[in-house]
Amino acid sequence: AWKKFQAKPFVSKDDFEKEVVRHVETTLARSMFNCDETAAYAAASLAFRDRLITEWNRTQQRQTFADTKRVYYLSLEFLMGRALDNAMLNVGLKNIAKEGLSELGFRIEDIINQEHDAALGNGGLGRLAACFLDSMASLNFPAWGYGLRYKYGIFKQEIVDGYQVEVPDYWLDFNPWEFPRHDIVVDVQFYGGVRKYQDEAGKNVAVWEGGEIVKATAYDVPIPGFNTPTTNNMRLWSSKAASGEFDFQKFNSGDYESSVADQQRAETISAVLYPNDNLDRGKELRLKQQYFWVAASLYDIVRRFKKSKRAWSEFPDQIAIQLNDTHPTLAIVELQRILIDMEGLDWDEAWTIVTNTFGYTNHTVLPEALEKWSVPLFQNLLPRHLQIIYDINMFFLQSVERKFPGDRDMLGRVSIIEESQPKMVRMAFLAIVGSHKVNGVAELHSDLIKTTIFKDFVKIFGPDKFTNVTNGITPRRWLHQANPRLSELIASKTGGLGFLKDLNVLNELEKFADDKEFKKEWAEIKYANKVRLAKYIKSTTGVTVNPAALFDIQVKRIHEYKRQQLNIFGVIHRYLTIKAMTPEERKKLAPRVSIFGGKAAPGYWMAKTIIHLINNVGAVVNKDPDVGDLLKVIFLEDYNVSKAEIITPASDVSEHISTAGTEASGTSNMKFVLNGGLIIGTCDGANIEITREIGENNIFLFGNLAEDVEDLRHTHNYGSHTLDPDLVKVFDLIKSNAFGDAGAFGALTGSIEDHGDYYLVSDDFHSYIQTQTLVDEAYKNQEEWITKTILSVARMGFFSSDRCINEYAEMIWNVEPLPVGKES
Ligand code: 26V
Repeated sequence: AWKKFQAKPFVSKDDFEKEVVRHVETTLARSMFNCDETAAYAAASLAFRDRLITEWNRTQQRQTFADTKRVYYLSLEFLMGRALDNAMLNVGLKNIAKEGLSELGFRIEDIINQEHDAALGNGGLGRLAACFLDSMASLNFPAWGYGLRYKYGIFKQEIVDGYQVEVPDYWLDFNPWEFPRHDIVVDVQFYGGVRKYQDEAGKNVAVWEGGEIVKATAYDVPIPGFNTPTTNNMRLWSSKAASGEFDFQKFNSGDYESSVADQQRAETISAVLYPNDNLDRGKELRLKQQYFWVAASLYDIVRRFKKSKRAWSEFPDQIAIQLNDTHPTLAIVELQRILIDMEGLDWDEAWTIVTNTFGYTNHTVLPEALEKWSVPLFQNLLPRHLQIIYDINMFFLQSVERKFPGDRDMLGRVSIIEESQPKMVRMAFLAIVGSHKVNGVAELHSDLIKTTIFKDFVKIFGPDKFTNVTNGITPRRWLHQANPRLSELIASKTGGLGFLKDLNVLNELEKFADDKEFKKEWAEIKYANKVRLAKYIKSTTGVTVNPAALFDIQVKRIHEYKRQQLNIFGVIHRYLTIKAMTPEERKKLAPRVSIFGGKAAPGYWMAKTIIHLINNVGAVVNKDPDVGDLLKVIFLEDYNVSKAEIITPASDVSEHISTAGTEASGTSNMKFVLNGGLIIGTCDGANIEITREIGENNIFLFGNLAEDVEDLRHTHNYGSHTLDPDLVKVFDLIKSNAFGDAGAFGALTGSIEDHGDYYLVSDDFHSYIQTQTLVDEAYKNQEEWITKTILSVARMGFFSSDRCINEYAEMIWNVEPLPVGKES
């Protein structure tokens, strides 16, 4: 009977407007007479949200009913960006919304811009998780994301006098995209102790008791697929004190402060995203976050499984759990604990289930990013888990001993427990031992982990346990949403929007690579995107840039290994060159705008120094009359997902110039090429595969290779280390206080001159400068340049995150899609 009352999603402009007005007048309790842009954003979002909810409920019912295998993607970061534009495009109703909003007196762009980014991530790893959610829904995979509902996402960056200043990002004042599930609450235990005894049957029993309980409340966010009714779920956990409010007992007895303190301590767990990327600091609160989120998620997953009344042995047939880096590795231990301590399975039976359930993705080889937790910290916070880890390690080392009898060195190297002072738990090793597949994120990276950090494990488990899944990006957000005009042009030549579902369709563009009319339109779109960015630059920095200049962009987290310092030293070199030119020579040079953006971890002093130098160089260069339009240096404040959507389509070249062997994959390289920009880059991460796909004529590669890095470093430290002469000139200019007090940059130049130049800035400098000159030359021939960009876009199909998800599904998860109509 109820079926006839089910909500019907709107499909027409009038119905959409009706919904907007209804939400303004009832949900928001405002009058249409004072409906401002904030209210219009809220109402439009609620209208789309209602639509998503209907499909979301149906999807969940369909998946439950079909009872097929599901994927759970565990990630401490989901860098989602904005949701409204994405929702409108994925359900295919942006035009209707545009017309409807316009009739109500609003421009859709202004409404979209009201939304605060959901910035629950640091960079590449978090954005990858967001692209994966989009692909899993678009491909109809039954898949959930599990994460933490941080009250504060990654900080907002302000630049004050050239320095980065961090401002908290409170994003939850109004968030129409989440649904609090006050009925889905999980108790999570911390601290306490373990009591062991033998029961009547002589079985060893361990009971974890005492300590404290924190409550995890679920918040659900619908994830719409593109052009499909499938709407998946992202479940984020929020922490609360077990007593709900503060402790009344304590309060009434006069202990006001500690009653509130308990509550605050619990809420602190999900309060803030750790802003480090690629640096492990081993803080207790971070371990608490990890266990809190893992325990709540597993409780939820296990509860759902138990409803099906299947045998435990079927668990891995029904459930695949992917670990996004080592951050959720405790899930392995937690599942083992649930199975042996709570469900009474014996160790081996449980361990088979556990290892068949988990897959682990590694995202970095940087040693300072590999997570380790001190044993005493573990012992205190999670005493039972530490025991289980010791048991896992014991069984593992026994198997190693059987395979390599008497190899004590090997045992020491691969032990999950590092015998240091204090002892440490090596999370990556635990993740490998507890998973059935381990993957890297680009070919070079996957090869490197097999031959360096995880070499011994390849010997122990065999090579098949290790695999590669090269990263990808969602073309929906990174082409269709960020670059609507380009998307429209492509659609007009390839027969509609099908390329957004099968990115290899882009191949069809090859035949237009020399088509005059097409090239003209292509170039016009790039120019328009550059005008848009130029306006944005003007409004945020006050600097006027010429949209006809070559836009050279490097936007990503600031890190020495990513080498923004190489870029800015190159800019200073260019400045010196321009200053030394005659007016005639200057006329021949292609004008350039060097654009930087990215956040430094708050405690990463060297990264902050690099930001400072970029800003100071800009301040000098941008007002030098000898330079004029020939060179402008811009630092864009607070780089984030929604800003990337403006920046990415506007590049002529983008820089992906990490020291070879350090950038696991990179994903912004893919975004830039997909939007018709070329790359200047090192032979690192996915740059290598991008080159293979688009052709080496269409990319500017330079620098030393990964295989030579070790020797070069050795020479720096134990042989002679002479700096590149052009780099010396750059340093001399810095030291002459040309960019403000040189003392501020002493540590930066010193790291290269005096401290071994670990990232090989000097070794690659000459090659970098030469290649930049090639870029200048190539850009002068616009006809060829445009052809290169068209061919590149045509060959980028491989880098869709859809391809990537299909590979995970087949090689690691063993799951099938469940589209509508395929339920039985
Ligand atoms: C690592 C750590 C280490 C421990 C403490 C805190 C913390 C927080 C975040 C991370 C993640 C850093 C790793 C990361 O983002 N890797 C990037 O992953 C991208 C997606 O696979 C890849 O494209 C980038 O090359 C890689 O740097």
